[in-house]
Amino acid sequence: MVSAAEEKARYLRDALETMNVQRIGKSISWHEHVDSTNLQAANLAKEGAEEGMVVLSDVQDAGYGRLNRSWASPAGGVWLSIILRPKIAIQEAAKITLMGGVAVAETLESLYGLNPTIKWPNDVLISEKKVCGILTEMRTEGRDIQFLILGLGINANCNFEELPEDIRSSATTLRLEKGSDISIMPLIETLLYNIDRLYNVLLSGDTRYIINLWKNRSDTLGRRVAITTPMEKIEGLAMDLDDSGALVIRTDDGGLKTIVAGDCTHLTNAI
Ligand code: BT5
Repeated sequence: MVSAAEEKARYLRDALETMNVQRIGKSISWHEHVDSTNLQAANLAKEGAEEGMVVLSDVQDAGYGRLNRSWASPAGGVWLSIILRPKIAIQEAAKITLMGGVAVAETLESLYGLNPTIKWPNDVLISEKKVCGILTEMRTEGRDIQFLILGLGINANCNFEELPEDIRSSATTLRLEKGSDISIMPLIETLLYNIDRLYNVLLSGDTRYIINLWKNRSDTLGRRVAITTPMEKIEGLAMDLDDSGALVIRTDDGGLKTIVAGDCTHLTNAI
């Protein structure tokens, strides 16, 4: 007997084929429960799974974010991971996360008329509240990226009360923003279509296009921010995103600092 998850995987694969999606979703693995779609995708990638394979789950029991922080993944959300094998330098990989943020924001805008913004580097916000988190993980071999897992979590129809209490003041769901449930399948189809489109642009070398789309949706540029990295805490004005996707900060002594990765807190409203 075909399970509901297998049925959904088949439906999605057919839909993406009809939409002429080139790289993403040629093979799809959909689960009812997993620990984490990123972990599952990484295991499949280690076994040689092809670029573009998508792993989804209705629920994640151990979803995680950066620095192994827990990612709440109750029923009703979109929890998915994509295996990518881009032939780009390791230091270029941050652009994949930025591309994911742009793809999510464009999808939420076109389908629901929402106005999502992106907080550097990886949060998609609606009215300043996090509706989506993105986690890019990679395995390298020497100077090459062997594979990269682009994980996206969107609070679609999650029951707000099922999110942990300590994140409710900073999180939102699409259901909450729209006032009713949204259709999950068109959301996933459009998202994967947009990722495919932007990933092709990125591979063609036109990363400036992606960076500019990101900048136009940025919630971070123009604000005073605090960035915490494992080494330091830096405060200053978020000035720009450079061509590699790193954040450029003007610190209080007037100097410019380029930050590749870190946690960002907005200290003021945008100017
Ligand atoms: C992220 O990490 O935002 C990346 C989250 C990626 C989740 C996807 S789901 C599919 C795939 N499989 C996985 O296991 N992961 C990926 P970070 O920037 O570190 O933010 C984590 C923080 O977001 C937590 O410490 C909480 O404060 C908050 N948080 C946790 N769950 C949330 C949720 N559902 N909605 C909004 N905020 C949440």
